[in-house]
Amino acid sequence: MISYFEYKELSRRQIDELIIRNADTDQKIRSQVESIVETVKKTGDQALIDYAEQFDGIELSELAYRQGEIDAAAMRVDRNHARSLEIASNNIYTFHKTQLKRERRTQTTTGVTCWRENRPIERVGLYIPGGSAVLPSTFLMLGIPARIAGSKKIVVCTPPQKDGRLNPYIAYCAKLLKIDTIYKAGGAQAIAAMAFGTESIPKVDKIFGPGNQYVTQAKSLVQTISNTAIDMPAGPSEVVVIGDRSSNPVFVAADLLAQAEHGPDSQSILLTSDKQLAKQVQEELKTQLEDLPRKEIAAKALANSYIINFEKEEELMDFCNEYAPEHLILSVDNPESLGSQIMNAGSVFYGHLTPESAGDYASGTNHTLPTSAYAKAYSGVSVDSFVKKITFQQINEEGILNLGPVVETLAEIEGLAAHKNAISVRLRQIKNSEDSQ
Ligand code: HSO
Ligand code: ZN
Repeated sequence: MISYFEYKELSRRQIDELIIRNADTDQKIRSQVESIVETVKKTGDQALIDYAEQFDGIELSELAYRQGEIDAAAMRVDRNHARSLEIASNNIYTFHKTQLKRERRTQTTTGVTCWRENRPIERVGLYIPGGSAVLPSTFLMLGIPARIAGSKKIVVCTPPQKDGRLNPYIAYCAKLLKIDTIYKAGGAQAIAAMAFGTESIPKVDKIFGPGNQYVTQAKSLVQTISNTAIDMPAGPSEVVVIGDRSSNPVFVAADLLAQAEHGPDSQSILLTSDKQLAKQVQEELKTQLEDLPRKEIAAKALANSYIINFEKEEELMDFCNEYAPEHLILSVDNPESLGSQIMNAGSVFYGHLTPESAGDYASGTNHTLPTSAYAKAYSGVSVDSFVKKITFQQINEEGILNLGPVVETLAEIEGLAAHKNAISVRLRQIKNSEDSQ
């Protein structure tokens, strides 16, 4: 079951150990991933077919589901399920649409204008996991910002299912996203295929999406050995709930369990200023766990999770910012007063009626978020993740007369005569044409 600590009894070392997660990468996984990536790079489609047999237990004659199969699978989704996917999709669209902003042009010096323009990343690869849980919601979370950004080619890979059929919900999302091909590739081999390209699967410029340790390792490997970028380093999912006397222990336990059911390595943490809440949540966890279909997974995750009771709010917030959680739920009456003290978090949920599940599926925010304290430096996936921002500038005669001498001086300081000359020839020409008038 979940561990309990009093903050004031913890040593600095214990605190550091509680904050750190999955620091050591499994060497065995790494060398396996290296060999898979090499093999896919060398033998392309054949490697994907062989790995599908070895890892997914299926003999593939075709590496893609095409339009006809996608249409047929999508037909198997009943009206009510379809409606929920549509509402989620609309909300995600509405929220992400606000992220595309045109920036103003600025005159830094009279006659010198600078600005930035967005251009979509042209070819993007989306990895949709299909292991212990198939996640159509992830397809929407990646596909919608890609569409809003305007990416031309959206390549989608998902592990082939044992029965060879496409998951109907994935198919329905493909229809919503107007995607007509889905590749049957999973794990490290799918990542390698999108990074290098195979006979069937096009090479992409950036790969997105969560996955197990093999997928994660493969993403960080291809980022260094190919010119393909990745969205962010990904680790197991995690949540921090902040609670106090106003918290509802039933809600808090439910939120901790929603995180715990993701995987045995997930982490669910409660930081509280109320000892009583800690006790009640521990009881509730036991009760609610019993009814969960994935209770074995959730129990393992809870064994790797903890509750800490704090006497000072400042210490609680310092701990939380050091932990830098992927998800942060403020299960308190007055979330705003804590909100301003948050420095590091992937996504924040305000108040008793805002569970993480809402953001995981349908409120509109993205659920592809930085884990393992990467929230200190990374943001979650958004339209920005699918865009490059290119700077432009234009200088007119007045501008070069104003700024030219400054650049000449700086070039002199750095001893770069050719740089200085690129200015001087222009200033001279302007002077000559003025003299001849
Ligand atoms: N909590 C996961 C996202 C997810 N939850 C998908 C359910 N389905 C990572 O943010
Ligand atoms: Zn979730």
